Amino acid sequence: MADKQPAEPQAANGLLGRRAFLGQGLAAASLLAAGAASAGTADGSRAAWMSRPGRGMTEASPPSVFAPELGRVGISAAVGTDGAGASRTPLEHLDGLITPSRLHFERHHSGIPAIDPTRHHLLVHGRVERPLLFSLDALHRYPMVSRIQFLECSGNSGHLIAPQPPEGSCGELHGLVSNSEWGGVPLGYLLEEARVKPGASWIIAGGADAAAMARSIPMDKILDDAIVALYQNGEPLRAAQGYPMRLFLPGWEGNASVKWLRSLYVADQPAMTRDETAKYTDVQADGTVHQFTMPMGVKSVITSPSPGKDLGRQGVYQISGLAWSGAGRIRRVEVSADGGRSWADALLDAHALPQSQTRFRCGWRWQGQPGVLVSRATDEQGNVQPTRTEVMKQRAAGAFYHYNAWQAWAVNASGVVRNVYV
Ligand SMILES: Nc1nc2c(c(=O)[nH]1)N[C@H]1C(S)=C(S)[C@@H](COP(=O)(O)O)O[C@H]1N2
Ligand SMILES: [Mo]
Repeated sequence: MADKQPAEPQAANGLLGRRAFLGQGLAAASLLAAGAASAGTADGSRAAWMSRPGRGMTEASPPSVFAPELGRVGISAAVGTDGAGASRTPLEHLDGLITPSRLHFERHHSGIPAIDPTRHHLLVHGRVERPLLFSLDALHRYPMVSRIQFLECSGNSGHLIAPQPPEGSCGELHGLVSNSEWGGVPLGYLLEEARVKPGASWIIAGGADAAAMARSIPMDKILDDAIVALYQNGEPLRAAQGYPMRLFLPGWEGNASVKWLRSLYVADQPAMTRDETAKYTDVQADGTVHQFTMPMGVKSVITSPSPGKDLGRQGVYQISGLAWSGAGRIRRVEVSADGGRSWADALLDAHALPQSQTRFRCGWRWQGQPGVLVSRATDEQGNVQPTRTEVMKQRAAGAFYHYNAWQAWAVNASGVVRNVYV
């Protein structure tokens, strides 16, 4: 491929290739007025914040008074409850690759339990020689690992199966995914200590919430990279994310990462719990049902511009977005400004991490022309993010889990952005 790179720009409708974007003067700054450089303000007056000392220190860090705290979006709960539902990460307001813990999406089947860690234990039992109870203190004595990885609900983006493109911000439509540094104990250590008996091939993980959510996980995954997570972005787990401990299964559907983890039952078959029979199964177009469809597909979304983040003045814009795949690292992200007819390679921030979101960027010269912005991710296994048509033709009507199709944002001549299907 390298010897056949087309001359840039390689895509139509104003999209800039990597080199063109980096070498571009964006002309977004204002001209310097005389005297402004020393005063620090545009008009040369002395700013109030340079005339007296700033405020004192505090234990927790508040945001700037000029940049109010961001909040989660799309909070929705089942009728008659305030805790059975979901909240979403405001993707359009964030950059980089770490989701602040405060803004990690939530999905709870029966609210957030307040668990006293001195009274909570993790039970490892079933087909083991030595059933064991682990306190939080005990878990802290085991070797830990920490990795930056995404967590995505398999219901994320499910509204996009609707025949007409739903309205909503990027976070409202796609915010059931977040990316954190997860720290904890590899499950293999705990199982080794419990001495798993021959023939054990599944583990049934159970949570300590009122929903008693439970999922069956194949032993291969448990021994490969599963952890009992105790830390999230360097601090103990937030209550909503499973304090004091949760299962974390990199790259797999969020539902299987059981929060408030209380038991691991070692078995020779899956338990066929409610969450792997009545729910979290995928009905195909031919009527067959796929079960235990755990890895999340390759996916990307442009977070800016996006609905509510409209364009203003004409000029060169930075298109920014996130890409991720349950199968490993993101290898490539392409961006189109003409609905997927022509593509330019986006720049990836730093080195893509496995099962982590990756930030991509691309330049777009917008001179008032309408456009349809789309991104398409490819992972290191060669999986390419599918079109909506491809995704929809495989599934039965109403099947909404594991939707990972291209997301297209139309930009009209006034710079207003809205969700469209291509
Ligand atoms: N015990 C328990 N674990 C759970 C859930 C739950 O309701 N109870 N929700 C699951 C679902 S559907 C998802 S998508 C993830 C969400 O994790 P988060 O709330 O930390 O984002 O947790 C999973 N683990
Ligand atoms: Mo979920």
